[in-house]
Amino acid sequence: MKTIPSLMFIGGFLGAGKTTAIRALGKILKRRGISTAAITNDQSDGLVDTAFLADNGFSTQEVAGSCFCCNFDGLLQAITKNIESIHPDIILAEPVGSCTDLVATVIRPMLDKMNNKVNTLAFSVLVEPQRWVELVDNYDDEISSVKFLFDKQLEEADFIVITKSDTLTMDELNKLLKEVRSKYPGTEVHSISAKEGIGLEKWVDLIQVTPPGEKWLKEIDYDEYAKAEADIGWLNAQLFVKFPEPVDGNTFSVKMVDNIKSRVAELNGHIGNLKILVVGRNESVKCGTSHAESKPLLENRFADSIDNVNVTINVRATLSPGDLSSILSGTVDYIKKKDQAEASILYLNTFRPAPPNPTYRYDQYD
Ligand SMILES: Nc1nc2c(ncn2[C@@H]2O[C@H](COP(=O)(O)OP(=O)(O)OP(=O)(O)O)[C@@H](O)[C@H]2O)c(=O)[nH]1
Ligand SMILES: [Mg+2]
Repeated sequence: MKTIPSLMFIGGFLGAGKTTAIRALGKILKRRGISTAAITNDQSDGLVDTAFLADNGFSTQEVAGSCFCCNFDGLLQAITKNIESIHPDIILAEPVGSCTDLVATVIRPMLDKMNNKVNTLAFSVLVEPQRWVELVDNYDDEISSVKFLFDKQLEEADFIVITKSDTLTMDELNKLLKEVRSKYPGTEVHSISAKEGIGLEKWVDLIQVTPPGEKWLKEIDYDEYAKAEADIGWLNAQLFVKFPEPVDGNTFSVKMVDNIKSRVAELNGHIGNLKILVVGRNESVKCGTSHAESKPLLENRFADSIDNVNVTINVRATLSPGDLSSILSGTVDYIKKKDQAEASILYLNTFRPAPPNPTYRYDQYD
């Protein structure tokens, strides 16, 4: 008989690489004979991450409509469904990238209430090197809300994971590790490249021996937190695109992300994450970028041309919902013109997150 599953929360700012890491961990653990399931989370439905993980063979449950902390019961239901459906050894759960105070509102309540159902592991907070440079080394206080969320996330981490190590030289990586360790001296710091499959096994091994939930935020101003989250606008949308003749789906995906990205920049928006999932007849690709300066990256590639596709689009950027809607209309017009394609918006939801109102908050020593 199986023992209770472990529950590993993988947090970190928008675009830090959480979903990519979950997919990579799933593959590595499978090779060790360890089964995994995933839980995704968003303030709204229409999530690229859920579809992407499901397309990659994950048993995935989604908590949509509010974050884990504000819908603790939804999180419990997702855990139960995962356990009932595939009895995984490890459940990998990804909280919303703009959320913080997760240790007091999710990890510690989980340790207290669900101890007999899941073994909650130490809380990992993922950090993208480019975001560290932007928010720590070259910080410009125009994006103080983003900085507030990022700093709070790191303050409560049991375990800090530098992601995308493949984008750094060895010297750059060592310098960054040193800097992070000196800023967060009591926290385990490790680096991975989910793309190259580096550092993942060590992360899983270290996480098992790191005590969970020790560094909950002793101070957080919820008004400031609400304001910081609401500075970021969200767009979740779905399009149907039909081309007059088959086109290269990889080029289409990259151009579409580039087009949205340049429209965000024209409006002086700051990208948290921008990602699309393009689903053709038998294949799908994810394409995205988490910075204006970076080229869109493709995960998976279309082997064949595409003739009609469904595209799920998620944009998180420091722009108003109205601006995000007009960006999408502009990109739809661009697709219609450029490829003489038919393009229709099947679903659109733009909003700013509502103020966080956690189900529980454990802020005392037990
Ligand atoms: N070079 C490189 N890129 C990566 C790696 N991991 C993730 N990325 C890219 O970083 C971007 C963001 O990755 P995601 O996994 O979607 O990040 P996330 O933290 O789940 O983002 P949100 O759910 O939107 O908060 C994508 O374009 C990925 O392709 C990595 O190890 N190396
Ligand atoms: Mg994600």
